[in-house]
Amino acid sequence: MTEREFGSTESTENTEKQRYLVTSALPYANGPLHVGQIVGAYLPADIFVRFLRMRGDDVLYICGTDEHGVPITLTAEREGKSPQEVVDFWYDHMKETFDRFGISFDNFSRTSTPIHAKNTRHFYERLKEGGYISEAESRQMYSPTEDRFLPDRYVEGTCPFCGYREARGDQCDNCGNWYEAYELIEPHSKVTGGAVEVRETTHLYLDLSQFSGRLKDWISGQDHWRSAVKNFILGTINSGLEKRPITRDIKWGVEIPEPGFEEKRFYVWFDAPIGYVSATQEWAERIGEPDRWRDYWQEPDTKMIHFIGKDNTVFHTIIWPAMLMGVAEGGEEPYILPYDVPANEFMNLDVAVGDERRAMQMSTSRNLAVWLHEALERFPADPLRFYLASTLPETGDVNFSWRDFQTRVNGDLIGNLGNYVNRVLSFTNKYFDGELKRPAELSAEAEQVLADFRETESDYERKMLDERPREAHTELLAMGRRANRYFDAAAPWKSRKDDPARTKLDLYVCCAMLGSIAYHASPYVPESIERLQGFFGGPIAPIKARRLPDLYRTSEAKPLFARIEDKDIEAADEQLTRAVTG
Ligand code: B3M
Ligand code: ZN
Repeated sequence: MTEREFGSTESTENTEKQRYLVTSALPYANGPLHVGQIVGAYLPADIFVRFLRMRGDDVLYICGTDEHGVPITLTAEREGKSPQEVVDFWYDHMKETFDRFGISFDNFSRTSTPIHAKNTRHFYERLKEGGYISEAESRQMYSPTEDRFLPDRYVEGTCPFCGYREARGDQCDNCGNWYEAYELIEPHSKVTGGAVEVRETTHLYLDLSQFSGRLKDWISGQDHWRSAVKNFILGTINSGLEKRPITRDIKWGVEIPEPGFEEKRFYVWFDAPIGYVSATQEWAERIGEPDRWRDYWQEPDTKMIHFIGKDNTVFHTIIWPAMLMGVAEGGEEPYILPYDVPANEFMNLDVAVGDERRAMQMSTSRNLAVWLHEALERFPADPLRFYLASTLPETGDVNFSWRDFQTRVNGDLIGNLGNYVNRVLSFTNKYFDGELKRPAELSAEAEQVLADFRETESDYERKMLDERPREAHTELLAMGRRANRYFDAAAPWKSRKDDPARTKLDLYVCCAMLGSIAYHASPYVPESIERLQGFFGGPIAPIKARRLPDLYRTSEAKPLFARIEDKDIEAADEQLTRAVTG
C-alpha cells in the first residue's frame, strides 16, 4: 500500500484564511445571565468562534454590556441605587460568569466608555449630514402622578399585534413587533401601576423610509440567511418603514449634541449596536494596533456575524444596517454590512409542579429562570455547555430540563464519547505501554471506518460553517457511535491473544478517531479536551486534514467527566419548582 492510500495525504487544511468579526448581543447590565440568553446569543457564537480559530481563520469575537436605557434606570430605581452602581456591579458579575462558562471573547467591553460616547455622536452627525435625521414633536406617555415622561419599559400594556398582556412600551417580547407606546392597549406605569396619558415632547428621528429600497435589495440577496429571519424582515420592510425616534426623555445615556436636548439622551437601541464598533476599537487600542479595527469593519471580505435572540432581530437587520449604510455613504468611511444574523428562538423551562411537568416561559422578574452562575455552582461548565449545545433553539423554541441534562450528559457525553476515550486509552496503555506506531498496512475495515469518519467530519464542518452548532453536535455524536462500533467489532481483548498485530493496528486507528473526536468536541467542551491533552499525545485533528501520524503516545487516563447523580438533579429541580410555586 502506498502512502497516498494510507489515511489522507491530501491536505484539506485551511489555506484560505477567512476574516470574521463575530458578535454576541450586548446584554443589559441589570441582572444575572440565565440559560435562555446563553443559548440565544453566547454559546452558539462561542462554539462557532472556537471552531474557526482551530481552523486557523482570522476571528475577532466581540461583546460587552449594554449599560444605557430604561432597563438600567428601572433596575436602579427599584433597588434604590444609582444607574452607575447597577452597571458596575453587573458588568463584573457578567464578565466573571462568562469567564467561568468558557465564553472566549476577545474583548468584553461596555457601552459606558468615552470612546463609545464619541462614536455614538459621530454616527449621529454622519446620519444628520446625510439628511436622515429630523426633529419633531411626538406623543409620549406621561405619568401625571410621577410628573415625568415614561419611556419604553416604564410603560406596559397589551400588545396591539398579538394581545400579549405584559408587552413593553417599545417592543413586544412575545411576538417581536415594535410600535409606539401609545399604541398599547390599556397602557400603565410599570413603576406605580397607575394610568398614563399622552403628551407632546420633542425628539430626533431617524428616517428609515429612505433606506427601504436599499435594505430590501440587500436582504433579498442574502440567500444564506435563515429563512425565518429573512421572511420576517422582508415582511416588515414591505409593510412600510417610518421615521423612528432615536432620543428619549431620560437622564441616563449618551448625551445629544443639540441645543434643547440637554435633558434627553439617545435611545439605548441607537447607541447599543455602535457598541460593537467601540468594543473593536478598544481591543485594537489594547493590542497596540489602533487601526486594526478597520480590518474587521471596513474590509469588504470580512464576514461580520451577529448572534442574537430573535427578539433583537429588527434592530440588527433593519435599523443597524440602515445606520451603517447612512454612515458609510460618500465612501470615505466605508462600513461593511452583516454577513449573517443568526437569530435564535427561545428556551422555555420544563418544571415539575406536583405530579406533572409544565413548560413555562423564563421570567427574570418572577425569578423563574435557570441562572448561569447558580448552575455553575452545581455543575462544571463543560457538561452544561454540552447539554445546552445539544438543545440550541436554532429552528424552534426548546425546553430546558435538568432531567434532560442528566440524560444527555450521562448517556451521550459519558456513555458515548467519554467511554470511548477511556476504552482506547486504557487498552493502549495496558497492551502496548501507551505506544502505537503507524502500521505498514491498513485492513479493509480500517479503511472503511476512516472513510466514514472523513465524511462525517465534512458534514460537521458544513453545519458549523452554516452557524448551526446544534446540528454539528449530532455529527459529533455520530462520530462517537461509529468509533465505539469499530472498537466493539475489533474486540481487542479477544484479538490480542491470537493476532496482536491486528490489535495494534485497530488501536492505532482508534487513536486516530480519538484525535478527531477530541478536535470536534473541543468547541463544546474545551476545558475537558485541554485536560485530555495531558494523557493523549496524538494530534488532536480531523482525519481528513492530514496524513496520520507515525506514532501515538498515551499515558494513564483520568476520567474526563463525572456522572451526574440523581440527588444533584433533584436538588436543582426542586429549586425551580420552588420558584414556580413560590
Ligand atoms: N441589550 C437587548 C438584550 O439584551 C439588548 C441587546 C443589544 S445588542 C446591540 O436582549
Ligand atoms: Zn406581541
